[in-house]
Amino acid sequence: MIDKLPLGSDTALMVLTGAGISAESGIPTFRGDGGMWNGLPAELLASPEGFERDPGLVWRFYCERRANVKRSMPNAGHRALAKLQIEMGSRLLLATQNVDGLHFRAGSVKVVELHGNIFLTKCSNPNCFRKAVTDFEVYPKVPMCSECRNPLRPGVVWFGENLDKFMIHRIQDFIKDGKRRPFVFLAVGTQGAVEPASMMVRFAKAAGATTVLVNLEKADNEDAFDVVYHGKAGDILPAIL
Ligand code: BJW
Repeated sequence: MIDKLPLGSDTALMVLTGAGISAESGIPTFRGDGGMWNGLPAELLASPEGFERDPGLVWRFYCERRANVKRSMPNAGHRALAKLQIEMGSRLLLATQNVDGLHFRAGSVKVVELHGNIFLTKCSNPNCFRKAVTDFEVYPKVPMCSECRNPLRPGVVWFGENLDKFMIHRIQDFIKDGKRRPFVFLAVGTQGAVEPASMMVRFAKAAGATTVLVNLEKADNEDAFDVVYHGKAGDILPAIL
């Protein structure tokens, strides 16, 4: 049985999405059936150590994904959230771990991209003054920085790297505000295996939120949710929102 989310006129809603919401757009998830890329673990392809070991392999991974994301379209799940943002305005905070930009393409205007964006490129040398730039290029070999001659890298957040502190503050403030009004936390298509995103449900719960999960399979942090729907985001989101 599927119930609508309890969204009154003063309710705040925080939504956290993960790879599963884009699966129905043809973008592979990281974990679970199929794995993301030739069965190689995310830690090997999405870490500074992995990049240092084999930047060519890491760029092939990201360029294949760039090409795939360019071909992909937002699905019913992305669209349902975009429509809800129009209705709820600033009472809805949409945060995503995805780097594919599909929430923006579905019409969501304010999206906190916790792990960056696949169409950003920056220098791998932290001391270089070259800024991150929007970049849709699919490179045949590792691109090099024109300023310092070090390899360029995708502008995403890898394991062991810190998330943008302004984004984290924005989420902390929104959750803190949840104590003053009815508050719902909704996670969609995420395994709950990667911190700090996987911890957000626990902070929201501590602030009094009703916590809801929509995920195809059992998530690692499922115990923190009051209501769980196992199924496809594209089927369930339009029904509960
Ligand atoms: C559907 C569906 C459908 C399918 N409908 N559902 C020990 C050692 C070292 C570090 C750590 C450690 N312990 C903890 C850490 C910290 C680490 C971490 O959490 N590691 C764990 C693996 C243990 N985290 C970090 O390092 C983070 N930074 C940090 O904590 O800074 C402080 C710090 C610094 C230094 C040391 C320690 C701490 C940064 C994490 C960055 C993660 N980056 C990636 C790559 C981003 C770029 C890219 O896209 O390439 O982010 S990894 C990858 O996982 C990606 C994802 O955003 C993220 C989460 O994955 P997600 O979205 O949950 O996807 P899946 O595939 O796991 O799940 C999909 C789900 O959807 C499945 O459950 C399906 O069932 C479901 N699904 N189809 C609905 N149609």
